[in-house]
Amino acid sequence: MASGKKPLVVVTRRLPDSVEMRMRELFDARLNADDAPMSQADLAAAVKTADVLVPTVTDRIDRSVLSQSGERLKLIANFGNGVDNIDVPTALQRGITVTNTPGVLTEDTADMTMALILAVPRRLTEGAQVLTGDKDWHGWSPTWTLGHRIWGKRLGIVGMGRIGQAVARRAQAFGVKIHYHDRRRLAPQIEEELHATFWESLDQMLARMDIISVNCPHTPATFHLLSARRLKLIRSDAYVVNTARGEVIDENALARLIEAEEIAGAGLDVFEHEPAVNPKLIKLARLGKVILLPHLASATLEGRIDMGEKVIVNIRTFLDGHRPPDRVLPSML
Ligand code: 8YV
Repeated sequence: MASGKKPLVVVTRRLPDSVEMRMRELFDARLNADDAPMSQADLAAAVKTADVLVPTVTDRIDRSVLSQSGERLKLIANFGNGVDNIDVPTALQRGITVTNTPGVLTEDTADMTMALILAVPRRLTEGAQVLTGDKDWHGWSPTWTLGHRIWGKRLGIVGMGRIGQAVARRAQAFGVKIHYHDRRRLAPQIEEELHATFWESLDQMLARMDIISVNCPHTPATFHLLSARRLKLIRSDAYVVNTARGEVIDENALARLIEAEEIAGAGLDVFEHEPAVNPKLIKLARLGKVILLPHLASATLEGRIDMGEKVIVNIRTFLDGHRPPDRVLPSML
């Protein structure tokens, strides 16, 4: 980049106005006013000339895109926490730094996880649809639309990072017993604070829980972590909630098991082949067995602004010649 010239920052999707305004002030920001997702060819063209690329979960920054990156591209500042949309090892090999936006979407994602944990067993969407559907409501009945109690149930959290812990804090307030599985055990004082029981064996935990919440990132090690074999271990009266990444669950197997009434239901905010949604899941949603949300867990205006600010801090720190605060390191993958 020639000195005195503002760096060319290509942002792949429309961001909140205040974030875009700040980006225009600071950078030669190429924004996406109509918010149409960029094709692989558009992304390849962008990385040829940009100094910084700001992608989102909808952009696949794969080896083929990265192989076309120009000399100038030194930073990919992801607008998002998960970086499974980026071939990080290839980027790092090419000397490109990758950053993300951890921390600022924890509470929003945990809120939505808790909403699904409540909504699925208590049949919230089914109930809400009664009053706006084709049929008339004839009033209260003691045995109609009965769900299941949340209080006293066992919640198994798969992935006890920031979001998993924030879910545990909320669930505790609902009288839920916290269990978790993670690559690493929490520090004893955090386990104590959350009254959380650690399971080294994911298989054993899955077989004993009433509700399972997936809160781990999607990495090569967690792809289909909830495989068909493991899903079969889950009790037939248990529910599965996923606000992390669709790829962590074998979605076809989950749909099959819910259809066969071998798992009671699911609340899913993410899908294996997003934005495509498995038709079997849509059918199950129509039957009231699953609740499907369109990747909404972190969708708050406040969260998006915080994410944008993090992206800007990462870019500025990097361009000033320092280590950006949210570097993605190989050990995180
Ligand atoms: C974001 C997410 O909305 O940050 C993440 O990992 O899954 C989201 O909730 C999305 O990634 C934005 O790029």
